[in-house]
Amino acid sequence: MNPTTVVTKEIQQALAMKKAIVALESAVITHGLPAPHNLETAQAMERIVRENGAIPGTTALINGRVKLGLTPDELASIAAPDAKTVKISSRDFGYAMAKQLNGGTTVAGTLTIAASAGVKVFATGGIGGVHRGMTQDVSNDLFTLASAPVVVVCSGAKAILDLPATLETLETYGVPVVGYRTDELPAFYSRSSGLKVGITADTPQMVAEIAQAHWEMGLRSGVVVAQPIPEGDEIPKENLEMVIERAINDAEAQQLQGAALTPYLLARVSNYTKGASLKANLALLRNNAELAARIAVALAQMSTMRAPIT
Ligand code: PSU
Ligand code: MN
Repeated sequence: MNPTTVVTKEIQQALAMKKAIVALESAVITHGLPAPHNLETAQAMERIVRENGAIPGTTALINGRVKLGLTPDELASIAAPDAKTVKISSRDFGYAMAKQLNGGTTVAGTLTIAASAGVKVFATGGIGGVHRGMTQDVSNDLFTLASAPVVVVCSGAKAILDLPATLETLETYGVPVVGYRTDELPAFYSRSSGLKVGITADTPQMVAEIAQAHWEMGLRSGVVVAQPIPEGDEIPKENLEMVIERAINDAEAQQLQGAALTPYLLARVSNYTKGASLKANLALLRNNAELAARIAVALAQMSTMRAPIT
């Protein structure tokens, strides 16, 4: 275990006893969702993970300390509307630690912490990916997925991205993308994207077996599990495309780039959809927390039955 990460007692014990643990990110709390939805959803995700038999470990930086598992006060402090937080992807750790900053960890940041602690499952909304247009903006999430042996439960990549290019990049990095009860990559707010993923699993057990076999091969990448948003909560793709294009135009007009781009686009889409996209985002996050917990339980059961990987 990485000695700089502060791990709660509960998670330390769970790691030692090989119990089911689900890592949860915090960039979605600090940069992805507006208050008070951010804190409510973070708390709900932790509760749902517990209700489904696993222990939640939200990751974040608190005063420059890397945390796996937050106290209720720490969670509330980074979610506060006036909280000063930075967005922590892989490259941001050193700076934020040295400057004793508070930070919300992205998928890449959370994967870094989870992999170093030996946590095998992580729930989020959507992974980052390749941005649209002739851009060099490819999320560090994809690169980090290439070397973090963690199951990432998500609803695909955000619809604001170039989804075909994102899938191709995952293929280049050797990251399997498993459709959960679907053969298509979900498009975050919508259940389908028209893009086939090639691997489908219908049960948490099957996901656990795929991931375990992948790692037993000596492969060290993550496994993306893409679960469509629940039917009642989805926004049909046709209704979204124009809104996304408007949001991207707005961003271009403001010459927005880099880490600020994703949060800006999500907020614009939420504005233009009068909050419907926000409601969808909250629903899929909860749903992914549940599936992640069930996969973590299945993996934990398998690891007590099989010899550990050496
Ligand atoms: N999905 C959401 N909301 C978010 C994000 C994803 O529904 O806020 C965050 C995740 O933390 C993801 C990050 O890792 O956006 C990607 O940002 P970038 O494109 O700058 O790498
Ligand atoms: Mn980016």
